[in-house]
Amino acid sequence: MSDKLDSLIRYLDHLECRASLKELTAQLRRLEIDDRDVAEFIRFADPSYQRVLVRAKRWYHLWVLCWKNGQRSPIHDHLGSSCGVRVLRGTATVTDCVFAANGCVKAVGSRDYPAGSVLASEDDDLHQFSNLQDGGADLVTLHVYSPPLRRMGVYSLTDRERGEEAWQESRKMVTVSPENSETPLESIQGWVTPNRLFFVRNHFETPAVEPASWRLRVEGCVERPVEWTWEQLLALPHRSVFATVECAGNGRSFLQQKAAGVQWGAGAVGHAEWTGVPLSRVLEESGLSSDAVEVLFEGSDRGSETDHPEPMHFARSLPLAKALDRDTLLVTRMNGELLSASHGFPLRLFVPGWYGVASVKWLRRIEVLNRSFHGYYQSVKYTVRRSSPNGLESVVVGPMAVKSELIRPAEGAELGIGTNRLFGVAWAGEEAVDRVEVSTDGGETWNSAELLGAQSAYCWTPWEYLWEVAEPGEYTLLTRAVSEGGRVQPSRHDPLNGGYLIHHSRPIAVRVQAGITALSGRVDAETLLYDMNAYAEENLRLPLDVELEFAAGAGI
Ligand SMILES: Nc1nc2c(c(=O)[nH]1)N[C@H]1C(S)=C(S)[C@@H](COP(=O)(O)O)O[C@H]1N2
Ligand SMILES: [Mo]
Repeated sequence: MSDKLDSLIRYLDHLECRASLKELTAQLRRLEIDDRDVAEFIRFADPSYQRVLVRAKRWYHLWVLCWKNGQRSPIHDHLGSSCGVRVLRGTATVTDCVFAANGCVKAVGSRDYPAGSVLASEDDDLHQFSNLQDGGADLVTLHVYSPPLRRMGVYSLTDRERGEEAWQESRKMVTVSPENSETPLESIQGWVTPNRLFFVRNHFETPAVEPASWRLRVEGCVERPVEWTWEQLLALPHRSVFATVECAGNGRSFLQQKAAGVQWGAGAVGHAEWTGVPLSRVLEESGLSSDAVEVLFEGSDRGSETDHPEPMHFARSLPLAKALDRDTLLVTRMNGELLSASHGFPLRLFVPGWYGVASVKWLRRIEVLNRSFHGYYQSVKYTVRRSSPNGLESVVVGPMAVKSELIRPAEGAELGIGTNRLFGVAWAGEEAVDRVEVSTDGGETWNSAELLGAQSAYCWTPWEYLWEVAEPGEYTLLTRAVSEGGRVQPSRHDPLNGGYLIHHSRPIAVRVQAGITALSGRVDAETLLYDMNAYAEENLRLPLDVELEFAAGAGI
């Protein structure tokens, strides 16, 4: 890192409250940083300008923004944040906007800012940033936001209704109706996956549920069937569990032998804090019969499948032992927020350590059974084959396998000679991750990655590996995780798993070239700590009637 950038970071690291615009601009002027000081963070792409995070702390974010010719930001403001910008390469055009009396947005003038200029804006200053230079030139700018800009207001010249808060990233749609969408793993900056980015797996259209008339029926092999209202459930003691959840079909598009079903990339996985009433508490109110063996969960969503034309509700059962585990929750909140419609509002089951299919959304009915359930989603779908003394048998998908994912660099990336930082996550279902190993020679030799942050049951563990590379060439990267109990991520897909449990190490090809700056620095570790601290603080603000307890070791 250059001395000038280092000096700016040292100043920013000392912030203990929101920085004033005057302070920020004075620092940005004094330091005379130019594009060579941030060379390792410069990255251009289509169709949109790129934001590369340099450093994140409680009181600021420092970003390098890279604009190809013709790229522009939306018209935006900076809700609750001071923003200082230094132009590092090229000339930036800033168009100022105001709200006209009739509520429409109008542009009131543009100015050009050549390299070396320092600009400032805050809160409701409305403007658009553009690269409108002659001759196709690039633009690079350095932005400090204090406190960090988590979202911004985005506006349109033509659409008055579009005065909305917007985020840069969104879920990646695989199918639109019903929604099946991935977490954009490449933009993951922290431990917990923000709800708006958290993958969605829907078999049918999202049901509209009215909380006032909604009821949860608990019936079957119980002494007292009970009908719960949402308010009654909210009044029960809640607890929280941090847990990673993956769809059993995640990674299906990477299979050499094509398998039917949603063609997921790597992103049908996320990590969240799940808050709810332990299922055992609600079952206790009804009193289980002595012959109970399974508990069936039914969602409000309904529809048919090509091989099941008769309409049905989404439904799954759990063995009694897992149902009664204190970490199995009837969830009302995800990352502190009430569930969104896509994630199962008003109530969903959450089964930590198990593939997502177990965690039935939009719950309407719970039935205690004295026999095993063989519904469509655990007989025709969501089963794997296993060999047994009687030949192959069908086994219902349950606990998650051990798996690691390389997040940065991406497949096909061009890296430099020197130290390149690899960053990813690893998880092991009901177990904690013990270690992650990285191979940069296609699996010949393996080295240990450094684990960052929590190593807890249910939770993914972020990791990084500093790869020293001296020779240009094509390299194949592989990663493998090992669980605390010694389960090792395999190198090949098990054909008995069919289109599910796709957790083998997937080769990622990258090219190392002279003349490219290596991706060094510990940005992810810093951001991660920031993120964990932010969530710890958020927890303190949860309503006081929420009994906050973490699963063994899973708290932060
Ligand atoms: N009612 C209902 N619950 C459901 C599903 C569904 O389609 N309907 N999909 C399941 C599957 S396969 C997964 S992977 C998870 C996904 O949860 P998410 O959409 O909140 O990420 O929900 C599960 N629960
Ligand atoms: Mo799933």
